[in-house]
Amino acid sequence: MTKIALITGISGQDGSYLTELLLAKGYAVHGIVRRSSNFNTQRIDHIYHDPHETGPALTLHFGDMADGTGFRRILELVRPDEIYHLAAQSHVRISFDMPEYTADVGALGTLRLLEAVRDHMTQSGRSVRVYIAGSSEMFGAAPPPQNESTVFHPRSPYAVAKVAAHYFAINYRESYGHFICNGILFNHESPRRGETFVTRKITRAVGRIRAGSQKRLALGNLDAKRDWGFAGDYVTAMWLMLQQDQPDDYVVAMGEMHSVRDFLDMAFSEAGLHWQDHVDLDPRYLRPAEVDALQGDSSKARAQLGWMPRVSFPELVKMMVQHDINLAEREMASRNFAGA
Ligand code: NAP
Ligand code: F7E
Repeated sequence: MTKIALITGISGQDGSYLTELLLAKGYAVHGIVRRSSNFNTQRIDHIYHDPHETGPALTLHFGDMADGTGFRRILELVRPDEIYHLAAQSHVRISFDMPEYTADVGALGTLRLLEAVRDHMTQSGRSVRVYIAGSSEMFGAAPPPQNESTVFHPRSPYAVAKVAAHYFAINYRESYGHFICNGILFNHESPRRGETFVTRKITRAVGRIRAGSQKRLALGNLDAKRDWGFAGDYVTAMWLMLQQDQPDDYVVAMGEMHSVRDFLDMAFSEAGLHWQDHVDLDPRYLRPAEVDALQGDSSKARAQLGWMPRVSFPELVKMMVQHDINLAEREMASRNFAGA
């Protein structure tokens, strides 16, 4: 029997890698996308085929986690075996500008989903497994290394919303016996990372500075330390969690800590540049409360799930820089052509 997966946040970085993984495993994949006045499916366009021309291995539905009724309708239609709940306003600094919306989508959106799944299971007698996208931001000010036993100390509206979603999930697991897993994932990046997150902001700038289309790069706190891994590796952990006999919560991380300054050093050096020649500090990018240091201890995921990252930190930086050098060169070539 073909397994059916439903992914919220399918158009995001993780959604795109997870879709590739599940399709390769033979799943029928359904994803929820938001209505937007511009196309917002660039990350999955290479996988999506017009269902009029080919079989629908990947099916998209319009929806929004602020709209519980719409989600219920999609759930009844799709009848998934597994749900991967990735949708969120995921930018930490922007969550200080939009706290109410961030909490509505991140915390209440998760509750809407859990309630819909609860009713669906009761009414249909079906069993649905659910993955909830938690974050190392929930640890916030708790000193590193952080693992599943570390007490949360969230430092942003985004992180508080994720903590609420985490406990909603545990409460539904304990109250109704649902198969729900919380993944506590540390920062994971890729050439598909949104361009306002610090790693991609840096590698995009490296590419453009090298191509001559950008001169300066404005950044905030260079001392913050993160545990950065490759997104393609982290979606495998999501899938593994839902294949276990029992639901549980897992930290997924590389176990290394690097500062933003370290990332700058490596990324600019990869392109033969010196970041000191190009970077300006701009207080606009500082946060009202910062998370200083995150380093995950993922021994549990490695021992129980057999999860292992394949891409090292230096390989990740190189992959992103090389991608963005090529992208900036293509942008310059098309700009020159347009002006020819
Ligand atoms: P992302 O690239 O920002 O993608 C977020 C996805 O959520 C996008 O598809 C976005 O749609 C969708 N979305 C946003 N608001 C929505 C709403 N109101 N209703 C429905 N969909 C909505 O994030 P990501 O890096 O893939 O991360 C996936 C999940 O893991 C998120 O929940 C994030 O908070 C969490 N997480 C990420 C990391 C990391 O380092 N990447 C680490 C820990 C946890 P649009 O494309 O239309 O914006
Ligand atoms: O910031 C510092 C900033 O925005 C990393 C999300 O995926 O991972 C992500 O959250 C660090 C912070 O990621 C700039 O102050 C300096 O200390 O790339 P970021 P994040 O806040 O760690 C977690 C795990 C998630 O769950 C989130 O969804 O870099 N920093 N200068 C900067 N950050 C940004 N964005 N822009 C700067 O100019």
